[in-house]
Amino acid sequence: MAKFKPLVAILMGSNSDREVMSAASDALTELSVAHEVVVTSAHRSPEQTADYVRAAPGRGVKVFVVGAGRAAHLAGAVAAHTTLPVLGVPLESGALKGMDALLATVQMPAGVPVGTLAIGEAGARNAGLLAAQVLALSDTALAGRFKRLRKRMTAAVPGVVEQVDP
Ligand code: RP5
Repeated sequence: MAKFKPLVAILMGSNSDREVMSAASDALTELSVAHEVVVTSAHRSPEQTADYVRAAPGRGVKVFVVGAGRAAHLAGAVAAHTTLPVLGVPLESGALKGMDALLATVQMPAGVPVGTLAIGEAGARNAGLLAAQVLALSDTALAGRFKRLRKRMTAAVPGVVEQVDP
């Protein structure tokens, strides 16, 4: 069997992030983009995180999607070890409802960008979609699939749903 080559790496800080981050994976699956999902932590497994990120381009990875909650340093830590684009998803976890993760993810110092999406599931789906859009810049077939997905979304918006003439 040919070696698996993920184009997108979806990283998250904890197993407890997997359910929400599955929205990123689902978006990429809908667009037929090969990806892999990795649980690794900026704080609990910093060496494993750095090793994974450094090896990823050699395995075919072109974009990172990174979700974390609380003191969400994972996206920034990934960005510190790569020049590939990093999309960060702040996750709701604990007392501050994701505001902590949003600020930690979005407030990167100049020079090491993390493109930060919305808190939670919408952010995770959009990160998956945005990763696909980046790849679609050099993949016309994927660009076509993306346009068709967008058309299906638009077609599902019902327009007038009620008219009342009492
Ligand atoms: C972060 O802390 C993780 O990304 C997760 O969102 C949060 C809580 O992790 P657990 O205590 O559930 O492992 O590092």
